[in-house]
Amino acid sequence: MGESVWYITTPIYYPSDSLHVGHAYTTVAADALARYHRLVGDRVLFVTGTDEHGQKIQKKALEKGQKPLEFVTPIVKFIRDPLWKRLGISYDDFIRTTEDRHRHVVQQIFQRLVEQGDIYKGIYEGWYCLPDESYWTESKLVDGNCPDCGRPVEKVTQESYFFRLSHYQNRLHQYILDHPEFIQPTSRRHEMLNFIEAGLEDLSVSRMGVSWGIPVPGDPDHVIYVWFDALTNYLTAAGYLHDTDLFQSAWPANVHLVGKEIVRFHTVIWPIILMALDLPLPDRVFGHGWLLIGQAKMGKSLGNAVDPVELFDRYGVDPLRHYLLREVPFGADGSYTEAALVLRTNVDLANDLGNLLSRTTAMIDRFHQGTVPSLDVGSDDGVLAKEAALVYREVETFMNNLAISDALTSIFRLINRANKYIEEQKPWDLAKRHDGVALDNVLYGLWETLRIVSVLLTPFLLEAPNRIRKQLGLTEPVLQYREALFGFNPSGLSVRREGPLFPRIEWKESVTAGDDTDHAIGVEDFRKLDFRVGTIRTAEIVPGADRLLKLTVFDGSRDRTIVSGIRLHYAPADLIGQQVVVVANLKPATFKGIVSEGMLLAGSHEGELSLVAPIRPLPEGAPVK
Ligand code: ME8
Repeated sequence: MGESVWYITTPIYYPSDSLHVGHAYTTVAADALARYHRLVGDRVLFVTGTDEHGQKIQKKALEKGQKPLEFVTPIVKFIRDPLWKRLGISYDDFIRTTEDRHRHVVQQIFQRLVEQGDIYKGIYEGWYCLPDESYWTESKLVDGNCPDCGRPVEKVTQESYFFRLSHYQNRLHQYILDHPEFIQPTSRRHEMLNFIEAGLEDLSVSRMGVSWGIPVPGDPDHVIYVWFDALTNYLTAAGYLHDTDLFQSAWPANVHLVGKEIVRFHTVIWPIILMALDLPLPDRVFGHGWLLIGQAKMGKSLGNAVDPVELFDRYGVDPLRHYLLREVPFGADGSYTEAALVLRTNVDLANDLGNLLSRTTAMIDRFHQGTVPSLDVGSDDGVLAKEAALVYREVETFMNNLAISDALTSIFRLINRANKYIEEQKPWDLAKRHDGVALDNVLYGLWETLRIVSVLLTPFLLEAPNRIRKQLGLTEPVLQYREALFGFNPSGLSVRREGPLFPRIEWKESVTAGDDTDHAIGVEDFRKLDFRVGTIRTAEIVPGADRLLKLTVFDGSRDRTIVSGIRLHYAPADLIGQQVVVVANLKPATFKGIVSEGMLLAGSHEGELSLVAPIRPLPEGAPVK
């Protein structure tokens, strides 16, 4: 037996139209998991592909006056390149169901199941949902429509082959009870148990009058049901019946990643096919949530599909991947908005990560002539080392549980801990005091944290890790997850500063609302204002000015000096540590010789004045909108 392979799949997508951000969502998530497993040293098989047969594709091709294969081929080509190529999808195999290797496997399986009596011929009378390619009995319809997607169904009465699901009902039910990890998240597991308890009917697994599909062996008037054909791709790609070595090491799959709407196919029909073949079941079927536009699922047929290639062109690969992987807890539904993509990029990537890098490299340049100081063992306070060790383990646990967004959140917690550490340690003061040992340790700690971050981010972001490393003076790409342990010896390395890691994106949304009056401003004007949460660190009286206080306010990336006309309303000592809302993009103005870099928001009433603050504390730099 070969070394065991960590095998992950995405659904194979219908090339009936261009794919959208929803498809990219699943595929980028699978890619991050695959990259993570390669980094921890697993041999990985990551498979995606296209589901090319079936009535839906046949109909689309006909409408275009093309043969089905002619119709799908350019779409499939586009999916591989530019789509997956630009998003950095590191698949090991791309399977098309129209390939010979797949047809052979499907036909052999079908034949075997006929021979052993699990598939038999009968008459099918019922309903078919074309967009979902799924069969329904009369009693399951909702208002005469498909119970899954609500669209109209068509009546089918014809000779058909049936797969004996009923025979396996109890075995499957017991299996799911015995293997709580099999269907995830847990809510989907309950749904499936209910579905099975309601009773499984034998499934029609062939169609007549549909020419676009894999013919039933020895009975070419029938083609094999497209879902039977499609699910089998997971075996074909694992080498079943044609590559014994691969199959022995790759099967059973570790994870089938799918959208929640097709969990039923993957946890009822698919395991029963495997049981009938005497094959072990995959470890996990994970049904993630939907990306929504407003309340509706983003979808090809709803006309609300967003093109991932366009987003790539506009924002680049890392902002797009980071947004998809971070924004929504993996498993739950979540809204897609471009504004949120921009915000995530500006706050997480440009501010938190980008500023940490630029401040760290700038300070090493300024206080240490650009060479990276070594850790003076024993004199480090260990704050960053401890946090890094914790995050290292958290990321492992989260990735093993497919909690991808949580893993990223942990990594950014480390980044923000380091940002805060700069404010606490004030390296500029240490330099003034000529406290060389302390300064070296702080600078080393920051540099080392960034190096660790570059390792931890490797499965998620494609370009940033190496760009960070280059600025840190590192030349080797990341090879192993273990490199994310604290204590690297940087002797002889020098930082190489470059422009910002992620330039801030100017966000302009064209607003075409017709009800703006002369004195109302459009949302685009409002968005020009950059309001952020800040914390007041120091407050002092400005000599010779009875209304002014001079404040320093930390805005998440730096301390700003703000001169504010609040002296009559607040005692300086009462302000220290208070959160406030800063207007961060005002032109600086000078009061009594002090340059003020912004304003604080305050409300006033009959001469009383009160600073505006978030009701619950927020991280500094959090946008206020
Ligand atoms: O179902 N949000 O293919 P398909 C999140 N060929 N994910 C989404 C999404 C959204 N709004 N829209 C699509 C098929 N997806 C079959 C699969 S597998 C043996 C056969 C993703 O092109 C999600 O992974 O309709 C969903 O399950 C898949 O695309 C459906 O792709």
